[in-house]
Amino acid sequence: MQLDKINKTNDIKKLNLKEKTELASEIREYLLDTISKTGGHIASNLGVVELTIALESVFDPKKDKIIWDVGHQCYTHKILNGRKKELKTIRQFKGISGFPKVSESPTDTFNTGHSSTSISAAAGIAAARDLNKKDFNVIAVIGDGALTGGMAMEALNHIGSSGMKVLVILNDNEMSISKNIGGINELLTKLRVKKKYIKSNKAGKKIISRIPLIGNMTVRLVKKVKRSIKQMFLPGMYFEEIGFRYLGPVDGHNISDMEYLFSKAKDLEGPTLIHVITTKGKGYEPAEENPDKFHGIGKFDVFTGETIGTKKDDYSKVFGHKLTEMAKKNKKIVAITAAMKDGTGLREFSTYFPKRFYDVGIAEQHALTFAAGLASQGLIPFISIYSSFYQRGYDQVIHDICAQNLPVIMCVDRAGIVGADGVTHQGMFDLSFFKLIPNLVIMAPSNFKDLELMMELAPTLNKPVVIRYPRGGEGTSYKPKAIKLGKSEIVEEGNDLSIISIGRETSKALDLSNLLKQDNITSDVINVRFLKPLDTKTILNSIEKTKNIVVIEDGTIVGGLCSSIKELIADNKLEVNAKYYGFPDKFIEHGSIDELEKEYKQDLNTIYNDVIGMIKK
Ligand SMILES: Cc1ncc(C[n+]2csc(CCOP(=O)(O)OP(=O)(O)O)c2C)c(N)n1
Repeated sequence: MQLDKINKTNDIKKLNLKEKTELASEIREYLLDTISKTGGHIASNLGVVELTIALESVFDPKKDKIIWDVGHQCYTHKILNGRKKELKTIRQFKGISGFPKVSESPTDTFNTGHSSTSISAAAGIAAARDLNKKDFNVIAVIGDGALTGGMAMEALNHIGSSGMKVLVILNDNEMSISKNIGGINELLTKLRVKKKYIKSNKAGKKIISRIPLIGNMTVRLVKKVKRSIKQMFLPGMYFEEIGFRYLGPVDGHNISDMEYLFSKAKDLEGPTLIHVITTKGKGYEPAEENPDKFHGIGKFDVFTGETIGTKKDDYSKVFGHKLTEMAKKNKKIVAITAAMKDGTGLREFSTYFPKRFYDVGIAEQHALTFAAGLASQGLIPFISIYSSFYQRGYDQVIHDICAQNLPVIMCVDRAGIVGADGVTHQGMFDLSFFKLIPNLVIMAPSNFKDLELMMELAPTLNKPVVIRYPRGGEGTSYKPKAIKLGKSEIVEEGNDLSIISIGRETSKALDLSNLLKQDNITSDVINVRFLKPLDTKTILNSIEKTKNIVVIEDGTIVGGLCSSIKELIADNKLEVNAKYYGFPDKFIEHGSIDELEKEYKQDLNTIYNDVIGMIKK
């Protein structure tokens, strides 16, 4: 087994080409065997096995700085850099991360998770290298999907004119999560037509081989080489025009062709972009045929390609279905996603209303201002973005939507703990960062029906609205009451305790109330529904009655519901026993909801014991 020879960084360099080809097959098998049991980004990883092998054969991950954009495709890199065995723990509580992590290995140069950051980070690292007069290569590996993100374009623009030595490797598999879209994708399509060139054009190889291996090249020679390459790969003109040397396209499953080009690029000064063509899901038929399904997947059966476990309804699906039904009755409703058609549940809408559906690519900032534009013309845009990706569009929410009081309905999917994706993807901050924006109505449903009621209410408000809901399904459910702006809902009534909860935590509040009944403690369970405007009257009435409160939210404890209730209590100078539950002021690593709630002491059991202690004091 070649894989047995791979134990630490740079072991790959001891293998010859034949052995590396064997290694690629072994890694694919290992990835499939492991990730089918843990879940993960299998299709993207299968696509970059040879690319990673070639890259780390030519460059030195100990010295050179390789930045993986998004980072979801870094599994082969982890295998090649000392984490072969640990791969079995990937994305699990206390296990290794599914993304690059500097804390795991110095060969993970820069933490990623959100798209389109790699070229900017590379630029910063290269600029620091030059200022510090150091000598190493800086390489950003970015997918064609991630290249549609504004930051990537901003960074190319900067690097192109600065002339700094940065290598951008464009991993082009024609896919974002779904099919890649937009003008950049069309440009790449034109370039892909040249695919055969690098393999078959011997003359071309000869021209490239004239690039000297080491030492400074004279300007004349650079120009000559540039011209020759330009002639060979004319369609790369776009990148050339903005200041990059464009090489490729090269077959991303041919190790020797890639090694050849990478080692030549290593000796070129200035910004270079190598266009590598890969197949997403390479070598595993179900993933090659359905790369979107296998982009990020839970446990699956390797033989059938079927996911394991029954698929229950989730908030995204309920959202997508309800929106489709609403749009059948209201022609003004349009839907927007930033490259997450499936994840946000908008596929159904997109099939019914292709002309009223917009996938704008990985472009959250644009998506939000685009929605503002639509709203300014009387349309009713529902935009769905994951909680952590709203962080990208914060100024757009403030400046373009809320400051103009435009009725954009911002659906915040994956709010709260998301699980295996970890730190970068946890929806921890949205309640807090949305709360301080004027004009904004913030709602969070406690179950599917509550979500539907909020979706119906939102277009009637004629204001910017946030509706935030978690990943996955509903917990303990009940039939919600009719909804009214700024009114909370008393789900249960009692005398001893006020349990004040938001969103999915209302399910836990109900479970808590039921548990406490065994101890003859009865509770008001208040589903606040609106973080803003907060129903202070109902909440104050309840607190004054019980004098004991528990507040539960599923985001950071800083600045969200707990903060609002603390302020309410202070402003009204109330004397109460209070317990507050939210995630601490920390970045929360990967793990299941159950594991993380236990870790941070906000699982049902802990809260129950705390309450018993508080009330029986
Ligand atoms: C800012 C941001 N928006 C959305 C995502 C979700 N996301 C993760 S990977 C991905 C597609 C990336 O496509 P590409 O760069 O081509 O990589 P591939 O998986 O095809 O190799 C998306 C949209 C993200 N990580 N970051």
